[in-house]
Order: sequence, then structure tokens, then C-alpha cells
Amino acid sequence: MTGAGKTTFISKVTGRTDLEIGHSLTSCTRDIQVIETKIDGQTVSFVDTPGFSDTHMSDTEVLQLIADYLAAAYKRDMKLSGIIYLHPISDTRVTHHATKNLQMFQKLTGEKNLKNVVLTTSMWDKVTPEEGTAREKELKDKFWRVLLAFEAKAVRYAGTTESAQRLVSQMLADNKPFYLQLQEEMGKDNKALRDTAAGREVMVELERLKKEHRREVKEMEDLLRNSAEENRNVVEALKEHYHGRLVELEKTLRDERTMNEEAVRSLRERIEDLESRGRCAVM
Ligand SMILES: Nc1nc2c(ncn2[C@@H]2O[C@H](COP(=O)(O)OP(=O)(O)OP(=O)(O)O)[C@@H](O)[C@H]2O)c(=O)[nH]1
Ligand SMILES: [Mg+2]
Repeated sequence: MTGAGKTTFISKVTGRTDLEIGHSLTSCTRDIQVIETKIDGQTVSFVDTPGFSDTHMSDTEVLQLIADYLAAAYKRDMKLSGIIYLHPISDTRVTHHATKNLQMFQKLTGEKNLKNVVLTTSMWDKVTPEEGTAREKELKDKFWRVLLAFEAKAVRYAGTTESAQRLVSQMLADNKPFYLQLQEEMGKDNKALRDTAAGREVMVELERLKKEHRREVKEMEDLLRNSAEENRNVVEALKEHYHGRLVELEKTLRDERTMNEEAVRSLRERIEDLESRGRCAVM
């Protein structure tokens, strides 16, 4: 989730003080950043990503950014050693966003890789031990239950460099390098992003959003038509709201178009790839 403390964790574990950490309510990391450090004599690369439910980027844009990075890594035979999923224990509720986020995460990773995931709770300094322990139990019993059943691990992160390094060392010792499901779907099975499990999740959400925005726009149009004679302030406020809804609808349509264009591009690449292989065979 956005603001969970991903960049702060990487800053602690690598000792880097120049990373962009968000201190406002809006999301901070807008691109993929790779930060290297040495742990137990090994070079470790941390890949910092924006979170889903970001305030600046739609889930489609976030997924595309992550997919581009993962596809490039796949082409260079670069595997992952593990995934750290951060959850602030100070969050009083697991929102609809957080649940959706976990679903996306599961589809992107693939069930068979969940054993390489560490569900990490951060921000323990913001809660009393009792509060934290009760929330942790709820997470494990309810929201993380499926992930834990697939052997994901749940770990507390104390907010210190030592705690972060211990977590990473354990991960390096336990895990065998692997490809994410999204990488296999795109790299091995040649699927377009919208046809992968994570992509399908985004497409379903786009369809839902499109319907919702269209309904809202229609409602606003009806309201505006009927309130033409009303107070000017009301009409102005309605118009502004109407405009906002239109912008949202346009954004959703644009996301849908981008996913479809990527699918066409990926199909074209597959055809070119087949043709070039054909030529090689003839030669
Ligand atoms: N109290 C407390 N604050 C923390 C902790 N970890 C992170 N923060 C604060 O939480 C805010 C968000 O941290 P970031 O590291 O930017 O979070 P992020 O997950 O990278 O956020 P995005 O890049 O926006 O997705 C910052 O103000 C941090 O200083 C922690 O363990 N305890
Ligand atoms: Mg960040």
C-alpha cells in the first residue's frame, strides 16, 4: 500500500539517506528505483515500487510500471530472491483498497511463489504492544489467512537497520531465486499484460469503474438539467462536480485503451518474433 513505509525500509537497510520519503498524505514514489547494498557479503538489489491505490497513479499505471520492470528483468534472466510486503500495524482498518491491493499482489506473485513473500508489519512505534498484537492476530486470522496457508511468512519489523537486515538475511538464506507469475505469463507464455492474472484483475476493475462513472455522469446531467432555475451557487457546484466525474471517466477510458494498445503491440511483437524465427530456420 502507498505510504506503508517501503522507501523508509530500503533507506534503513541500505543506509542511504538520499531516498525520497513521503511526509504528506499523497503518494511519494512514482517510479521504480533499484538500490544496491552489500548484506552478508552478497550484493543485494532492492526494487522500490509505487504502491497500488496510489494518489497520483491509477492501478493500471502502477501495474504497467511494475510489469515493464519485471519483463526487462526476465529478459536479462534476473530472478527475485524475495518480496517484502509492508503493512503499517498502525492502520486501524483494513480498507477495501488494502484488500484489493492484496488480491492484485497475489495474482502478480502467483500462489506457488507465496512462500518467498514476507508479510512485514511496520510502524510498531505508533501503537501500544497490546493494540499491535491484537491487529496482527486479526491480519493473520483473516486478511492474510490464504497467503499464510500458501506459506508466506509474517514478520514484525522494528524500524531499525538491524531489524531490516535480519529480515533480509533470513530471506536470502531461506529462498531460492524465482520468477513471478506475471513474468512467466508475459515472458514464457507470451501473454499481453491484460491477459495475465494481475492484468485481468485490473481489467475487471476498469469495467466496474467505467459503469460507475457513466452512471454518475448521467445522474449529474439529470441534476443539472433539473436545477437550471435554482440558486447559481448550486449550479456552479454541480457543474464543478460534473466536470470532475467526466475527468474520472476519461481517465478510466484512457487506462482501458492503454491496456488494449499494449495487447496489440505485444501481439505484433509475437508475430515478428515468429517470423524472424521462421527466417532463421530457412537460413
Ligand atoms: N512512526 C513511523 N513512521 C514511519 C515508519 N516507517 C515509515 N514511516 C513514515 O511513513 C511515511 C511514509 O513512508 P514512505 O517510506 O515514504 O512510504 P512508501 O511506502 O515508500 O510510500 P509511497 O512511495 O508513497 O508508496 C513517512 O512519513 C515515513 O517517515 C515507522 O516505522 N514508524
Ligand atoms: Mg516510496
